Amino acid sequence: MKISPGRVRRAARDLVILYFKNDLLACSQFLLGEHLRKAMAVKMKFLIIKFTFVFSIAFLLAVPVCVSAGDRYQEMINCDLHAGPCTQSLSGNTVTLEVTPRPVKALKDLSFKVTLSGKQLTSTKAPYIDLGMPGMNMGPNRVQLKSAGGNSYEGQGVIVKCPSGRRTWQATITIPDVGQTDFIFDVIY
Ligand SMILES: [Cu+2]
Repeated sequence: MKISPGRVRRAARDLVILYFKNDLLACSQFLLGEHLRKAMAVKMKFLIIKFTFVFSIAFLLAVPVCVSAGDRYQEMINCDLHAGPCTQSLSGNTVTLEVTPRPVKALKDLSFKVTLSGKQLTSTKAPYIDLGMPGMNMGPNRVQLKSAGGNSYEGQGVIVKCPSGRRTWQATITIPDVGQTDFIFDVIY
């Protein structure tokens, strides 16, 4: 369409007539709309800056928290099964746990040996071991033990690899009618 100066003049005149014909309400609505749009734009800009700031802070805080969470569980280690058997006391008895072959590795057939000594043990039921991780539910993994003569009990089990990569595992030994004790140790992946 050709835009001649005459057409532009006519359009401008029509616009002026329309402007005066229509009441000032339409005009104010338009101006108000514009004003609100500008206000919203400013608000959105502020929100974006605010969220960027919050997320940056959250990210910066989350990274050291993850690292320290790993360290926190490592600090709970109370037994070096790679080096040899560990002993803990449980209501007047001593409970010794030995895991072979050493060093203790995940996804390997492991032999668990529990030896009890000390105060006279009244329990005739064999102890058992529940394998898990401190602060994480790894599903049930129980090692049933059988008498190996004297006060020793033996059983076979496997420690899995934690998907998180954490290597701190926990063996909870239950002696029926006596109690439980936790051995927390490192596992090689
Ligand atoms: Cu885990």
